[in-house]
Amino acid sequence: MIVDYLAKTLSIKIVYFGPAMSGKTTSIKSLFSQFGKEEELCSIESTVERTLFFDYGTVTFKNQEWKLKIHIYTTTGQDFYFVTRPITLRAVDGVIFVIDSNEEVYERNLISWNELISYFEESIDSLPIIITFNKQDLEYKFNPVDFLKEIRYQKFMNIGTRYTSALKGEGILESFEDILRQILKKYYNHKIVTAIN
Ligand SMILES: Nc1nc2c(ncn2[C@@H]2O[C@H](COP(=O)(O)OP(=O)(O)OP(=O)(O)O)[C@@H](O)[C@H]2O)c(=O)[nH]1
Ligand SMILES: [Mg+2]
Repeated sequence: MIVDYLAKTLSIKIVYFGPAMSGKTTSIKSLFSQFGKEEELCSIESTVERTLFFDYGTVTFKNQEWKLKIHIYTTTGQDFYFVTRPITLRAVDGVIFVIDSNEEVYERNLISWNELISYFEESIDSLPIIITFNKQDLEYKFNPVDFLKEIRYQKFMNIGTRYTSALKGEGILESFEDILRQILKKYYNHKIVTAIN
């Protein structure tokens, strides 16, 4: 997060992370279309619409005094381009972890989760994260509770979950609001601590 007191602008970075083909690009596209900003999303894709590096766009909210500028990225899930993922994650304020709920690819989600946490040290415990169980429209899905137990969900301090169906745009705006809330709450709590000191 960057706070520019002169320009009265708060800048935040959010990254959609998750295994290949889980629906990260579909989620960000749905989000931008719900903001009426689909034209402003920049996607770096291969000819078969797989993400090569990232998708990127910004949304800005304003009140009378302050601007909140949110930079939103997706990572590529393709292992061939995995070197790009830690670069995209640099200075991230919050992660939306997009799960592929198809029961046949359960393990892929775990591998991707373990990769995500490998990029952080203890800071992962307080990183704002929303896990979205995407592709809820599919018939054969695994049980989210199994996944949450396996990753030891309880140890994370600023985490939440949502069901989404990015293809239909369901749960996308809500999960975005959740991650923003977690990020701002964390920042606010931090400010209180520094004010006391
Ligand atoms: N049934 C169903 N399919 C989905 C959903 N979300 C995405 N998909 C499909 O899953 C495939 C991959 O979607 P993408 O959004 O490109 O996935 P990605 O995570 O960005 O993939 P990479 O960038 O290659 O890692 C596409 O065929 C999407 O249409 C969903 O909610 N339900
Ligand atoms: Mg993609």
